[in-house]
Amino acid sequence: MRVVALVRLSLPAALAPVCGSVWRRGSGYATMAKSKFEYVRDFEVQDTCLKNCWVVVRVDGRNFHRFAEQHKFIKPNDDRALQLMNRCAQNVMEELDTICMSYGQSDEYSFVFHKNSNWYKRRASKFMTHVVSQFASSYVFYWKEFFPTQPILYPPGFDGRVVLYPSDQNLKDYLSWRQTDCHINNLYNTVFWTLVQKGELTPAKAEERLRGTVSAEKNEILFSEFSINYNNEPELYRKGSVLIWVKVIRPHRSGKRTQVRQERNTASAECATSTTSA
Ligand SMILES: Nc1nc2c(ncn2[C@@H]2O[C@H](COP(=O)(O)OP(=O)(O)OP(=O)(O)O)[C@@H](O)[C@H]2O)c(=O)[nH]1
Ligand SMILES: [Mg+2]
Repeated sequence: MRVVALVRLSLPAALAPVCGSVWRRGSGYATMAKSKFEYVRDFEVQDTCLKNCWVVVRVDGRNFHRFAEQHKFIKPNDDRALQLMNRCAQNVMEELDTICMSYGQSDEYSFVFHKNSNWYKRRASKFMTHVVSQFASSYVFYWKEFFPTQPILYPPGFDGRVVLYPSDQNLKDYLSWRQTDCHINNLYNTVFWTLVQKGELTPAKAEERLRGTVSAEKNEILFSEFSINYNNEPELYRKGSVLIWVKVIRPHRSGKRTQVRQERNTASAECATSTTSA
């Protein structure tokens, strides 16, 4: 078994087992000129996002199948978990710059940065890491608001990716793709768990029953055997969530300074949750 140990060695000594002869004895880095090291910056990858493209950052919960099990998420949809995801996305939009909208379902959220955004000179790594870290810390920060009686058992993780879309149509298609994914998974999960929970099939039998069925057949099983009209299921489950900015007009006191500040506040607006087609 290997463990991580905190050591208080000088960097050359600590790196000797890793880099071998790269660090020569006696070449204490404190004595080297600072500029000598600066060449290492050239190793940094240029990851500027192409101009005029929509920048989409998608985060996704790592191994949330297990996380959901361990935290007793209601199957197939847990309102608390979905609303927690929405709250995290709202925080990301409020804290970070120029995100025009976001779309979420299950354990994933997509954030759309405006195509003219020049945030961090459009560096992909900045977009991605800021979104992922803000989202993950929000998840833990807001957990108690949504799960007051269920302690969080371990720190959840999220992965992230950046994708560029050059046209408005590409962006629309991307969002439609994620929403279609939500629909397909949710229809399957709704029928599957209805067969298990109400139809008393084992998970294996339910899976067998659904193998090869198309959407119409799944809808029919729900309707004819369980009197469930899939179209009446909450939109939150069937379509996912969209966060957009809405302008909020706030009453303000007269006086020039206050007005300027109020204008800024109004421009920053507030985030509103709505469930709608992408
Ligand atoms: N019960 C329940 N589970 C959920 C809910 N939302 C998400 N999940 C779980 O989260 C999983 C998300 O799917 P994936 O992202 O494909 O799977 P994952 O386990 O996170 O795996 P990786 O993303 O590859 O690390 C689902 O399969 C569910 O198990 C929910 O509201 N209720
Ligand atoms: Mg996941």
